Amino acid sequence: MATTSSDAHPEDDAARRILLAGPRSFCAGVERAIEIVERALRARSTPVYVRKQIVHNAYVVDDLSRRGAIFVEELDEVPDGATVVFSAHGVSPAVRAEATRRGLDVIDGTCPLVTKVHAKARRFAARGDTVVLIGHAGHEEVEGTLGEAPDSIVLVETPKDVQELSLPDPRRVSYLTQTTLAVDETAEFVDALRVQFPMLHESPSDDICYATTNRQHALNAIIEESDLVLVVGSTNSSNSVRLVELSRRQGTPAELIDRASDIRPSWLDGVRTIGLTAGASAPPALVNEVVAALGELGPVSVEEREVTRETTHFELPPAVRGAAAPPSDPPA
Ligand code: 0K2
Ligand code: SF4
Repeated sequence: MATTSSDAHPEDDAARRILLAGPRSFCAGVERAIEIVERALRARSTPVYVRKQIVHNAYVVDDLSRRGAIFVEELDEVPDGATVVFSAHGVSPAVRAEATRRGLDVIDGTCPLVTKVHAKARRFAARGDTVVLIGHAGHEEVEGTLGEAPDSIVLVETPKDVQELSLPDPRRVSYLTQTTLAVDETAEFVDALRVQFPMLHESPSDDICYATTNRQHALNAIIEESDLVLVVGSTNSSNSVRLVELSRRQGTPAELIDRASDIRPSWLDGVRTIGLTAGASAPPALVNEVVAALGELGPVSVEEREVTRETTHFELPPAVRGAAAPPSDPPA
């Protein structure tokens, strides 16, 4: 795609170039999780609670709140018997057990790729391994995975944590990763684990998901040409923050923005080429909004650089499969 949004300007030669990384924005797990809430709101005549942010995006959460979803931090804020949706990041077995005990009508928005990591955690722990989980403390996905086998999983957040590990049996060690980590950094963790534990039980791959990987590869393809990278995403979105860090590690300044209104004109001083991407939880409409806002600041040309096309789609859970589909592409 090559479009010019302000081609009537005489100073077109000086047009800023926007390089759009592709893929960017919503992944299949996020689309599924949001659609679950939208369908639940249509199908239930009673309130729909959502435990934690359904995905880590302020716009998505505000939008669903306006449409009636009630976001809570913990299940004790949900009345007995009410409908509650679990977020895309997954929950620990203890949360599921609590929901069952309270007779809650649970609709599970956990991404199937996160569910897969939980299953691996149970399998590795059951065979007697200590499981090293590479991830960020306090993140919902990590909390959920740790909860699968709390006595058998240890969390490492830095390569130094790996060096300091002292495990009961160094011959029985396996590893898991959060799904939204940086591909290059995670490879270093795994190398460090192999050095520390030569008999490490290898997995065919880490657990970084296809969407996280694709967004990093797509950004990598435009970083060098960009004077500035803008990442649309919220500050608590792990995969979005990883994109900002990736760009900065490679020497290109990068900023995380929730919306176009966060752009500071001073960032654009001397900038001819802007790399634009969005985390997996950031709506495509917000990227369009950023392109339009940059066009307001002067002539721009827009080029799409798609490194791969995503076709992944996840089935909805049976509880909402029959419910009416939401209207497509609500405007930002
Ligand atoms: O990147 P995060 O795990 O913080 O989550 P989001 O920003 O909500 O992106 C969707 C991923 C959800 C599960 O992996
Ligand atoms: Fe699933 Fe990956 Fe999307 Fe997370 S980022 S919801 S793991 S597809």
